[in-house]
Amino acid sequence: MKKFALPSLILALLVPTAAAIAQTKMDDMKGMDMSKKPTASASVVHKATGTVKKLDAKAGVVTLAHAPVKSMNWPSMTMGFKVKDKRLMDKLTDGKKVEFEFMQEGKDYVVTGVK
Ligand SMILES: [Cu+2]
Repeated sequence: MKKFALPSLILALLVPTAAAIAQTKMDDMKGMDMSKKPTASASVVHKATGTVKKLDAKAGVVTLAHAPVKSMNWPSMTMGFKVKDKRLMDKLTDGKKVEFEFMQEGKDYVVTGVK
């Protein structure tokens, strides 16, 4: 009896665990989708200062070493931002210190203004 009881006990333990992990991942993904949708958070404009480290005009991506951004809870770091407006691209030259504004669009951070 005990020989049968042990494997079934392991199965009973493993199966719900795997299901729970799958469930957690799905919930996480749902949570991420949800965070994209509310217009309140999506329309928030964040302001920061930074130095242009790299510019990829073709891809529309700028790498900025930015100062801490309180509204995003970010420490200072170097990261890539998308730049949709080509006129903004012109304001971003290598090594230039800029004041910029950005918005979160899903997983992307998009520069919306450059001073
Ligand atoms: Cu950052």
